Amino acid sequence: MLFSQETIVALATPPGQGAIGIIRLSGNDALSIAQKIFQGKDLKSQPSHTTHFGKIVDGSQVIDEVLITIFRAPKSYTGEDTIEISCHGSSYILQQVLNLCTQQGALLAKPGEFTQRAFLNGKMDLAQAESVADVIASQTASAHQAAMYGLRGGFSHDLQEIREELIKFSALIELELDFSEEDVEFADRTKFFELIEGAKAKIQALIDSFKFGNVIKNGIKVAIVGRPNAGKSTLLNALLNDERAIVSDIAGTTRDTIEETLNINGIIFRLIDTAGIRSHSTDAIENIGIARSKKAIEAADIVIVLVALENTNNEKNKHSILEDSPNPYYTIRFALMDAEDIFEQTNKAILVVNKEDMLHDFDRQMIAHKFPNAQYLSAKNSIGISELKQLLYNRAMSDVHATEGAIVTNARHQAALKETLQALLDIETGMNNHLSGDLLALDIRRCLHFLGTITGQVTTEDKLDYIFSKFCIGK
Ligand SMILES: Nc1nc2c(ncn2[C@@H]2O[C@H](COP(=O)(O)OP(=O)(O)OP(=O)(O)O)[C@@H](O)[C@H]2O)c(=O)[nH]1
Ligand SMILES: [Mg+2]
Repeated sequence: MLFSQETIVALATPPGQGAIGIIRLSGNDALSIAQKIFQGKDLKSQPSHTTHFGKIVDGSQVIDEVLITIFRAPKSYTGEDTIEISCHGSSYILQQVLNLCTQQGALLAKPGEFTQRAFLNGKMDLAQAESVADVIASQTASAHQAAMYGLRGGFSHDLQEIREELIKFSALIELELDFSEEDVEFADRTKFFELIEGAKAKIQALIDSFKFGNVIKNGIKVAIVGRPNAGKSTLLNALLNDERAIVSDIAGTTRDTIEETLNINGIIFRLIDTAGIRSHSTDAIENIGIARSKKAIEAADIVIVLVALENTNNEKNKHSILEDSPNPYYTIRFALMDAEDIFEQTNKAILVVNKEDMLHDFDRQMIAHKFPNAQYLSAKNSIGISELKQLLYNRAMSDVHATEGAIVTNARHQAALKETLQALLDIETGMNNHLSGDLLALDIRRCLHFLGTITGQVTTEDKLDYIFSKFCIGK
């Protein structure tokens, strides 16, 4: 048996206080367990898809006045008898009702167990089940749209078409094998070539959509790095239009990384303000911050390298390096040198020059010489912020294909699609080399296998447990 027949129970709404909270029971005993703690009506004699008012009681004590909704198998989310108890949303009440259910024999549901049961009872395929998690987690309209497409089975439908054609063809090939003496060809090779071409294009489009899918599902990580006092925290605040991070003219103000999200044209950007990086520092805490900044650079999709004029505070510097400068106590030279180091480490960097209000032509020339594509702004005065937002958006979308229709947002699907594509290429090579029908049939099977792992037609128990364990409890 793939899963237990026990009746499971969980809170279906978020934990904490709310106007109502819903507890869901699913399994053969859902109705009888609910009846044991419910006073008002005989639930077992009520039809499916009806709602009933009554009291939840613990012996003689009334816990809450509730509404109970009945969904009888197979017309429920899980395909089993299901009860939803809508209580008042107090954590205490919800905990009491959960306890009563478990006392009457229900088991606390594991993460994703409701959806896992829905899948095992054939209510949805695996790709659809996985979309449930995405729909619930979606933060933007575009992420929601992609997840809904998956939930409604659009993605599965696209794959199913390819699968059916392949199955048809492999059946014909296998038929040929039965008549191998007679040297007949039931399976039209030219048509099959076309079919493989079409399937390859479709699978490739899905693979390409993953980058976009990933962008809309997980957002884009943007690290803001630069030397102390460059104005990184001021820039974060300006982008968010909020006084989120502490700003001061003391170098080393930000000691820890700060992460906030920003929605630009429907795409989520995860902005990370970091501690200033200098080539060397003797301050132990600052050094920890610097190590984190380096990590942030590695993990980011885009790195904003922020530079600005710095007060050298140093007579010696004035004469040794800045003789021509009209602003002899300020230089951007060191910041540019550090920026060049970062550009050498990563190709994800964009150079942004802050404190534009302080720049002289001399500085601009120096910057333009090294970074002709630099973006200028003044974070403190909120000048150039919308231009930077547009730049971030363009950069994020530059190497993704914004496709219509199915979008792959799931790394597991992406991996299986790549395997499918490889199998298709192998079939094609086999056909070109006039491979015998039985070997060809093997390759087709392999291809079908990978397609099947996406929708769950081919799967193992371990894999299912892993997939559903990533859900949260109550789904
Ligand atoms: N003139 C001018 N000053 C600015 C601008 N943006 C920020 N500042 C000032 O620069 C100083 C440093 O700003 P922060 O945002 O704290 O700098 P930071 O890069 O976060 O510094 P650390 O956290 O120490 O690494 C503050 O006094 C800001 O007011 C600007 O556009 N023009
Ligand atoms: Mg800061």
